[in-house]
Amino acid sequence: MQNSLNVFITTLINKQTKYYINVINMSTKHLAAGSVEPPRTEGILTIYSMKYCPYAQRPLLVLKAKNIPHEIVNINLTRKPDWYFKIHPEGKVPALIDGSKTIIESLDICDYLDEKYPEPPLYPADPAAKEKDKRVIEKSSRLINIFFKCLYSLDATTPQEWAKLLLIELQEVENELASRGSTFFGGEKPGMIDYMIWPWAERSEIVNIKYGENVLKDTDIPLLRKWKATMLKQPVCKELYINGEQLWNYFEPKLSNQEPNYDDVQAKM
Ligand SMILES: N[C@@H](CCC(=O)N[C@@H](CS)C(=O)NCC(=O)O)C(=O)O
Repeated sequence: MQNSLNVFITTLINKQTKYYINVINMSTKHLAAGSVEPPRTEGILTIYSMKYCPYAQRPLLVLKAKNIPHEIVNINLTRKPDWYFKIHPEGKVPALIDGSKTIIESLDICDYLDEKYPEPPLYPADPAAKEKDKRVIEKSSRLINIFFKCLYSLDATTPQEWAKLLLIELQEVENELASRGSTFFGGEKPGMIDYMIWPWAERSEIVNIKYGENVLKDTDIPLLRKWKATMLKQPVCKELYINGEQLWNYFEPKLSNQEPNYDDVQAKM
């Protein structure tokens, strides 16, 4: 019922405004244990997400960059719904359902989308250059791991010590961008590398909030700082942007093993 209502409303809006609505939010609210699995709309991709998850943000960025119609179902990851384990055996997000296919793992989902919807291409056409981009993305997982350690750690490691560890990885990424000599890793437009690392660039502010000081010096990684500012102006990034304070307010309860308030995180102004 809800399903056909959504399709009906979308069709109506499309007809009246000739404006293409390509996202249906099946549940802005994060569905938890005890919820009923929302029905899927035939012919439309369903992405299972969590508003603050950087891994889920990856396919959302690709879906938007390629203007692919999709519906979003948000999952409460502290009290996961039973039905979700049939979609993702570990109950993690993101997961994508496309008809009879279920794809898990953010990078596999993004590659699947890029192959099925080639426009605009997010990898270089040359196979060797594409492989190289994939290796850069894989390597970025080392930076992501240090970032999460810095964020979750409750030990006595100082911000200066974290800065050293972060900079070992960040400098590699900075050098990669410098070697390309372009605005984005993808050239003059964001490509797959840009979108795959962006969620952590967006979140970088929260370690400063956690430690109450800027972990990196203003003079560190100048190219990546410029890249970040330019990425932030891209409509695709802007649409999904959540500011550092709100991200921190989502994240902070996790440090004391409390359930974050998935649906109502307020940014303290
Ligand atoms: N390697 C996975 C990581 C996904 C992941 O860890 N997602 C987190 C949310 S940001 C999650 O689902 N956590 C719940 C859990 O681990 O049970 C991917 O790239 O998709």
